[in-house]
Amino acid sequence: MNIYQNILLAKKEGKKLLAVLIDPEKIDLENIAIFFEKVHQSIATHIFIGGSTDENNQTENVVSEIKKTTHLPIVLFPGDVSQISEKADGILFLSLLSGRNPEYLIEQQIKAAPILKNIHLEILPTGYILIDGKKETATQKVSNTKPIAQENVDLILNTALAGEFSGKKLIYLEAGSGATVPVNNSIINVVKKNLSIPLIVGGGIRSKEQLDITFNAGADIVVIGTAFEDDETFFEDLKK
Ligand code: 1GP
Repeated sequence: MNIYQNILLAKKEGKKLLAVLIDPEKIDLENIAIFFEKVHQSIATHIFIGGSTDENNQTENVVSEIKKTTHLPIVLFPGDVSQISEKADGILFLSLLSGRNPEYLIEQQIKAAPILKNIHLEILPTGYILIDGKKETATQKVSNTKPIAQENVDLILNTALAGEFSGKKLIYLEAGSGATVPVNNSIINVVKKNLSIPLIVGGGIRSKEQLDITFNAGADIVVIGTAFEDDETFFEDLKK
């Protein structure tokens, strides 16, 4: 089974998925083995790799090292076309649907197309929706777009639906890395009820309690990065 079929199966069976997000600019290559011992003892099911920027072009090295260490599926979550590595298993082929910057709606995707055509990454078309997490994030700065206010539930829902209707296979509600406020439960709830494709939620989730709240609200996949970067003992709370 490929990555997407596994996500669909988990959704059908009500099994929740947790993606550990690794930022190539922040991970210490020397620490990968120890970090992954903790990952493997936890309920994590996927590894996402990416960041808004990767100034030293570390993505390829980081993916190679992680590939040696884990059998969990490695999915690229790229900030731009430079962050593609054929050593990963799949790629979130993101369109920033909440923004109106053509560069992140279609230009980067056109640049990525000839690269992806020649390698064997599983492509996961993903509608990416930035929601205000009460902190200006790198994604906002780099993409030069504004997030949607959490109060604007109709716009968030309609953006997610437009994503599904235009063929995206996943919708990602993103409060931004290190968000002060994660995506509100009522938003997750409404989007989940109206969407038939799997829902990813991330940004600002820092505790087991918040993770459970997010799953219960309807997220099929939750993404956590900063909380693990700040304190690896967080994995202790997420043991299998
Ligand atoms: C960011 O959704 C991810 O793109 C994860 O956010 O780093 O706040 O966990 P955190």
